Amino acid sequence: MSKLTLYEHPLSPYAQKCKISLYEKGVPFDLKTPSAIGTGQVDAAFLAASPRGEVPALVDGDFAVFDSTVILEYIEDLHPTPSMLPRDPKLRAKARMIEYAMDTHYEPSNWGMGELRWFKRAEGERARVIETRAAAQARDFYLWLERQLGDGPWFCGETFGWADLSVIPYINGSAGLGIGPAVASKLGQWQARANARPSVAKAAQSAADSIKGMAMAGEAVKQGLFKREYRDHRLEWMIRSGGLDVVLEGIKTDTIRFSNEFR
Ligand SMILES: N[C@@H](CCC(=O)N[C@@H](CS)C(=O)NCC(=O)O)C(=O)O
Repeated sequence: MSKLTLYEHPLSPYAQKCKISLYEKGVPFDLKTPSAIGTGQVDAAFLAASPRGEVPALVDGDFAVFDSTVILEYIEDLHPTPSMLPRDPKLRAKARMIEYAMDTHYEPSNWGMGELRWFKRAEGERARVIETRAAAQARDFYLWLERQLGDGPWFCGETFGWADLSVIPYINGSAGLGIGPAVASKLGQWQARANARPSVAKAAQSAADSIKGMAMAGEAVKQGLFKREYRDHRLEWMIRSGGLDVVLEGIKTDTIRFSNEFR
């Protein structure tokens, strides 16, 4: 069996999900950050593994797979123990549903906050409107998450697993942006429990270390060095959360792009 390589960026919550699963299972793997990830100018070797030009992608010898959900499934198939998925069909479906909701519905508000904070897409009152919307969405979403958590220590019962590793990177991201759950809330307590796990702590530490490099991101956009991907749910989120101007301005200044065509 060849050693796995995970293409990542430490700040990518999608990549963090995969790292946490690999750490939990004790699987050795190499990490690689594709050169120029996020700029729209990624290298050909990475594109061959990930035609959308997105991290994570997992390389296993001459086989490559992209998309964090598909990668998690592949890791689970390769290394079934300890399993990240519960046994009960309903709980398995619940874990996957929570993952889906985090990846598609929740993630864009963190991403959008990053577009404002780091990439300086809007400032002053225009930024405040979008940020207020993101904070309110997060507050409402936490009510849904707390219902999913119920009274258990973890989302699917007594064991940390798939749903937990799919939620924690996003909640830590939100906390860093100032819209995380209250520390004393049920979700805040779950967050502390999750962060106490070495697998989560390791992924979170790399994210925290790499955030320092974001200080110059706004300048890089202005200089045309960064052409940001406004894809799928992220694009829809920006429009529905008050940022239609941000999208139009990004098109006009040629500082945003949409999903890659496959080649
Ligand atoms: N559906 C994908 C989403 C991955 C994704 O959007 N990754 C972002 C980083 S968080 C990325 O690599 N974007 C490429 C870019 O910004 O150029 C997954 O679950 O892996």
